[in-house]
Amino acid sequence: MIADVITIFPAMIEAGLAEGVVARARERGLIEVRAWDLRAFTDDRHRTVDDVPYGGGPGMVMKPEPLFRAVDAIASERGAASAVVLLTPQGERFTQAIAERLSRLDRLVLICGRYEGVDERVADSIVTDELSIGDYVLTGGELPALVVLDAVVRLVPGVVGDAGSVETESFAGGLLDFPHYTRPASFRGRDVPEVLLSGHHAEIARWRDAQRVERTKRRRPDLLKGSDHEGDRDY
Ligand code: 4FV
Repeated sequence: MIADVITIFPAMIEAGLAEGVVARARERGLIEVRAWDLRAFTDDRHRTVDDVPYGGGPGMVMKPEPLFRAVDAIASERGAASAVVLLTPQGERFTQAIAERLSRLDRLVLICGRYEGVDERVADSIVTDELSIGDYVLTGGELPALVVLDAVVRLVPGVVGDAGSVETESFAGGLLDFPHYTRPASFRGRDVPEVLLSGHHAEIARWRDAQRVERTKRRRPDLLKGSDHEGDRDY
């Protein structure tokens, strides 16, 4: 997978990818991520990327020209992108299912907004997906881009050592994850559930499945809508 991130703060993207699983995946060539400085696609000596909003109002809006030039330059250097993602609060809520879909693509372009937002003609023409990481307003799209990249890259085959841990985790199968425990078996008077110490794998699997349903019912009943657990009697 190749991901290109368009931003006025490329160092923020580099910093967010410099540690852990994603950094190792880059080193191992499993993925390639490049941050492109949007100001490199301006044509004035002030390297202007924003301007006042038509119709008035507070703040500034990101100009269309530098963004179009950046996407065109990436396409001419690397070939057409499989998806051009604009991170925006107006976008579709980002989910594990969307992460799985994007992880199967070989070329991603991510556009990071700043200021009040991006000229709408960008979304209307060169953007394939508008994604939001949540109903709150951030100062920029860089952190959302890093969230999306992290969730997508870890699904790329070979990136996460034990693929098993990707299959059985939160939202796999639409349920929250079961509780995890490690040594010591007793800590500050709190004991690890007996079943997990039993070595009885079928019992442990049943307990974990039950925990996933029970926790999802209690914490995120919205996730059960339409699932075959929706009508389950309370545990
Ligand atoms: C955001 C979000 C977000 C809005 C104005 C950047 C900011 C500024 N992006 N999910 N929530 N973006 O708040 O994706 O341009």
